[in-house]
Amino acid sequence: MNIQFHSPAVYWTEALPVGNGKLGAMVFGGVEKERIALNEDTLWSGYPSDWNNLGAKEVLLKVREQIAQGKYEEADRLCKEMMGPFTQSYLPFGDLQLVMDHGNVYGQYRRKLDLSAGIATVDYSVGGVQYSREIFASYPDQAIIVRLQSSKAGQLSFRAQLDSPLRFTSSYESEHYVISGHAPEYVSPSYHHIEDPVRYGDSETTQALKFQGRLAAVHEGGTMKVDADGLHVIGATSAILYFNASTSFDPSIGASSSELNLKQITTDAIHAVSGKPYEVIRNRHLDDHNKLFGRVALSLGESIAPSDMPTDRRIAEFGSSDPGLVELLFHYGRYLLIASSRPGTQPANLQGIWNEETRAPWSSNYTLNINAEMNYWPAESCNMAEMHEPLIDFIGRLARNGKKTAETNYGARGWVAHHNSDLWAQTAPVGDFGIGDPVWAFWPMGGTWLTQHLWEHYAFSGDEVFLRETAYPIMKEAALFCLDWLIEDKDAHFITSPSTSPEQKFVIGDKHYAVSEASTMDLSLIGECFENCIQAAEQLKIDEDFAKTLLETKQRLLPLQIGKHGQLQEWSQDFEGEDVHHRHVSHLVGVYPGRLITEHTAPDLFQAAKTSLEIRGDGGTGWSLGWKIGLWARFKDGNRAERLISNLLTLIKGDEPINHDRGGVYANLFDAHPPFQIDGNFAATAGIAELLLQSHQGYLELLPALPDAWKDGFVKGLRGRGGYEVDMEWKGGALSKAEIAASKTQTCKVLARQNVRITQDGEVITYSQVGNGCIGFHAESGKRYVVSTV
Ligand code: FUC
Repeated sequence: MNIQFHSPAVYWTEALPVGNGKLGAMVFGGVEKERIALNEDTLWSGYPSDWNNLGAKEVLLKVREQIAQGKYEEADRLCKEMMGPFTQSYLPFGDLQLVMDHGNVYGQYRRKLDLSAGIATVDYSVGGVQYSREIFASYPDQAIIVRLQSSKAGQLSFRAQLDSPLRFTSSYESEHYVISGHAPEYVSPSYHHIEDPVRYGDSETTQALKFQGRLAAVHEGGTMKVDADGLHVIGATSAILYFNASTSFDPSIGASSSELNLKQITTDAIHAVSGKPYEVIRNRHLDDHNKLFGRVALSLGESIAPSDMPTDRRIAEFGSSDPGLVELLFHYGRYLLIASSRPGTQPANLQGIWNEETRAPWSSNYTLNINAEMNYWPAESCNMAEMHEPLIDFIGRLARNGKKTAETNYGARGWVAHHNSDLWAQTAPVGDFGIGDPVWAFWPMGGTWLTQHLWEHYAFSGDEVFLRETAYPIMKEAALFCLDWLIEDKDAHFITSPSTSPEQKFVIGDKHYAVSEASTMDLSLIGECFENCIQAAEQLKIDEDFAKTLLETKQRLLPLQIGKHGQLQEWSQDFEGEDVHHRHVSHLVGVYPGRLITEHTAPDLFQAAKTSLEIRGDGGTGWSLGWKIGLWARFKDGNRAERLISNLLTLIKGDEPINHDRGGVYANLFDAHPPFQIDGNFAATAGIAELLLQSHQGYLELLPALPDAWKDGFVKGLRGRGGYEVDMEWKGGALSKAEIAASKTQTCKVLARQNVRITQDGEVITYSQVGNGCIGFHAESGKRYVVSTV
């Protein structure tokens, strides 16, 4: 299970990512000059500020008036007056550079990332000596570790140094090489062209974050010295480098803290790790990684690519026709979430934790109208619920800040978040007070959508304590905002206004407009937020009256409509969109990842949604292709989903400029919008899981949309809502056996395409009489049930 190459990386998107949620590294594998690009997940520009807009309240009324009169141009213009500042940017930490003494004439080169070990390796020979490097990011020991070895004693000589594109100074303290610096106070998004996009404060008085990175080494044989140029290891046989970094971000206050002693923090971390034998550190890392990564297995058939083939060639030559490559894509999403989102860290941002640019595309921030949510689609179904925790914590921070925004900007109860957010949990609309286009900048549904993650975390685990103490209070406050945000139309339906279908304008005549009333996405997200709150209140036996209000309001939401093309309307009026192939499929959010529109609850809308997806076509950015995999899975069309997987497995070159409709993957299998965005990796993993198991309708649906190409195979360790873990095997495209492990005592319902029999410990419990029917049985917590076809 490797991403592998026969040469060093030229582009950053050819490098190999490792990470422990907090520290990230990209391994280029250069022979004479190695570059390991580093990240620390709290290193962002800026500091908390007042982003709310006191004037918005008044403007809101005017916007609504204009929209009601069909004066969309004026409404778009007025919306700009409700905006706040852009968010801040996620920053690169810098590079660990190694300069080897052996020159650059080499042979037998191999570079690979073993996903199942979470270890990157670089091997080559110079003048008859074999050199090897092993790089990993340890979660238990909180460090990036690089081990270098030579096959002949005394042949390893190199210099190791840290560098950063940010303002820093370097120093050496006894055996350590250290860089210390501070982040800019402001970094403007890359799409905003201004003269001074990166602004620093004074190094002493700045409110921006301070950072420190520390490098140490131990060596076997030879000598070592440290000076202003770095760590010098001379004539050794092997050496181990330890890197740790930290910033002054204090999560308990959500700001930079002068109380944090970075020197102490990084020194303690380095001492703790470098004091242990290498094998101990390595084994602790392997155990920790395996515990998470080893939970899920997948086989889709024999791999057809030669086992030594470089990954970029494998993508270009075989694409999705190589079942092994599809498996790799699936596992990579799991690997990347484990590497970028661990309990206690920041949630995975637009690039996970890997970023080399001070002005990264879209600030490498959190885009809440799809991308941030998408990052977490595989978290529950692919058995990584703990990896969801950083997002859940972040939603809590947004809820606190967003309460002020809801009150200040709109005089509303509850909490709101808009289009973007950042380390500071910014909750206001972005757009820099009128520079942005409301079609993306003005979108008050960020919080509403995010609460789906709280509900899903509960739905998969059944953890009622989490529901009561963490999830429900935040969900309820999000619902309160929605109650206040909704207004009545002339037919006494509840609608939203202003409203967009994110990033897609509607067309009247030759004019394109952003805001109108009650987009399908708004109504779907609100409907689902209410439904989840109602179910939560019922489960917790609380808030009966509130749940009743939600139900009544939900029933009076403007009904979703079917348009003239038989499509699910994107807006409350049957407007044409500016781009029939637009990458966003926001109006289908109720089909996937939501569960508002299913073949049972709303068959006509379900069919119309399918028509909409058909019209949108099979192209799009990387993340858009990823979303469509999941959607076709919900439409039970495995072959169509497979086509989307195939489209996603299009090799994109490292220097391909940004575009908005033709995505794929880079040489290192990172998702390409292009540019690199990690969301498409996560959507692909979630989508593949959704083809094999669905559980959003109150039952476990086994192999709901198996593509014909995946004839024989198995999957282990997928999770279904209700606290189930499911293994399945199939032959000739049909289920042969499944095993369901229950973690709750309750009725378990199973839907398979064939007649099945359920046994527990060899004893028959029940069996289905007619194919395609859902069968239920009493499942007991801690027991495993075997589903076999009859
Ligand atoms: C939204 C999308 C873009 C991109 C950006 C980060 O604005 O429309 O395609 O993914 O987020």
